[in-house]
Formats: sequence, structure tokens, C-alpha cells
Amino acid sequence: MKKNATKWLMAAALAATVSSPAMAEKWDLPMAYSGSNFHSVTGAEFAKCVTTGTGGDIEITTHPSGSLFKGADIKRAVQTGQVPIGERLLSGHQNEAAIFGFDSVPFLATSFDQSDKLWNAAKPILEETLAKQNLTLLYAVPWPPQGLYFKKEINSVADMKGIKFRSYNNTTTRFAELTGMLPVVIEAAEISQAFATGVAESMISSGATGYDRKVWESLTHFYEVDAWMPRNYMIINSDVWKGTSQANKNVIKGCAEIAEYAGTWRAKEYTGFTLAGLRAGGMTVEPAGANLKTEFEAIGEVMMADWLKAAGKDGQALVDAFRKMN
Ligand code: PCA
Repeated sequence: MKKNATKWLMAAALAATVSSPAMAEKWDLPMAYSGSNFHSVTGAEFAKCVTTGTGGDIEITTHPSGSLFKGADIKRAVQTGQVPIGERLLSGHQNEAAIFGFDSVPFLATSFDQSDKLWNAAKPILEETLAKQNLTLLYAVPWPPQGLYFKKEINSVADMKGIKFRSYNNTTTRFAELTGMLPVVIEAAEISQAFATGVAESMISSGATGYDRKVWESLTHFYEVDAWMPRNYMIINSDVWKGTSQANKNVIKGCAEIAEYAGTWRAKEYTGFTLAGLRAGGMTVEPAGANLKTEFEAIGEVMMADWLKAAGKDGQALVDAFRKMN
């Protein structure tokens, strides 16, 4: 018995020595948005930082544009270990846990400063929710403020009736329902085609996404509403995380902190730049009119109440913690 154990140990030690040069792990990292999008650029920098920082122990390859997994499938792929790590808009998963929609509640946090505070208020409960799904959170970066895209001038909610509306999560689908539009879920990677073919004629999104997808080829108006600022999250499979050495974990955490900072900085820079880009493309870019704003605020209140009901006491605690910060 003892002899066998010694033999086994020796074999294991030998295998470790022999295989150590090949021990480098290769991690595929799926992302939903185009390679030129600022989230994807931030993710690619993060990947490089980890690869360099771990001395090549962990080599991360990013796959933007939904090329490895489509946006809607990325979270499950990480959870089930099909890939070790991925980046995803968590508000797309409110069906699993209403708390994932905290960053898409209308008019709760409408500036970068408030978005930061809301994120700090949400972090503990979000980490806990993700932990139950075998996921560990690495960093989160906001999108610029959300505004409305149309193919015609809009002055009231009544003008929006019957318009085909591209949605990207439950909140945007609900917004369409409440404004009499017809929602259809479409990934950002596919919106240029959807607008060109008339499958969709409108959406709520950032200037960044409209700019990335050159929507001026099909749409004419962008109304700045500053409705909310959803986030993309870098998540890692918790088993993979537990199996990572402390030294490499430290590197990953450091790279994640840099990514969150750099990504947020880019989001801020990109806000004005992309609105100017939409104008240069020929679009009318302006704040929503007073009437439209008042109507949106009323709709926002309904949506806030909906979300609080769905998110229960965790949602209320999050909102209370956020309000205390202001
Ligand atoms: N762009 C993403 C989500 C929020 C945003 O600004 C999208 O439209 O899919």
C-alpha cells in the first residue's frame, strides 16, 4: 500500500515536471459586441494584462461580436464551464433574478457619478446572486446614457404607437409595451441589418451603439433621454476561479481594477464623441422635448414600481443604500 502510494506520488511528480512547460492555460473569452466597441477594447486589454501579468500561465483570447457565443448564451456558457470566462450585459437575465435589472431602472441613476454610486450599492447583492450561480464577478463598466432612436420626429408617446422596437432586455421590452410599440429582441451585433430590412425601426440605446452600428444609414433621430446606464460585467466560472493560484488571482484582480477604471473613462469620452458621430452621419441629435420627457417620467415610475415589486426586499435595500449615498 505504502509502496503504491510512493510510486503514485513519484509518477505524479514526474508528470508535473514533464508537463510544466505545457501547463499554460488557454482561456477563451466570449463577448457580444463588435471588436471596435469600447467594452470589447477594454476586454481585450484586460486579456492582454492577464496574459502578460501571469507570465503566460494564463493566456486569454477574446472573441467579440458574439462569434463564439451570442450575447444571450454567454452567461450560461461561463456558468456551465463551456468557457472559463466571459463578458455580458446582466440585465439581459432578469428572468433569472430581478436584481440583475438594477442598472436598467428608468431615471434612478442617470449620470456617470450616480451610476458609480448605484454600482457600489449593488455590488454585494449582485456578487451574492452570482455566487449562487457558480459565477465570480471581476469588473463592470457602464454604457453611456440611454436615449431613443427613431426614423421620424417624435413629440409624444402617441407618436410612437405601432413602431417596431428593438429591445435588448426585459426593461426595454416593457418600455415598448408601455409606449404602444412592438418589441423584438435583437442582439446589437445584428441591428444594422434589422434596421436596414425594416425588422426594427426604433430602439433605446447609447450613442455608442448607434455609432458602432452606423444606424444613420437607416434612422434619422436620436433623442437624449438619459434613461439609465446599463453595465457589462466580466464574469468567471467560480470553479475556475477557485482553481487559480493566489499569485494569478492577484494579477487578475489587478487587471480587473484597471479595466473597470479604463472602461469607465472610455464610456465617458465616448458619450460626446459618438453623439457627434451620429450628427456627422446626418442624424438629428437633441434632448427629448418637454412633453415627451414628462410622459417618459410617468412611464419610468411605473417601471420602477414593477422592478421593486419583482426584486423584493433586496431591490428596496439596494435603492435605499443608493439614495443614502446621494
Ligand atoms: N448598448 C447595448 C446595451 C446598452 C447600450 O448602450 C445594446 O444596445 O445592446
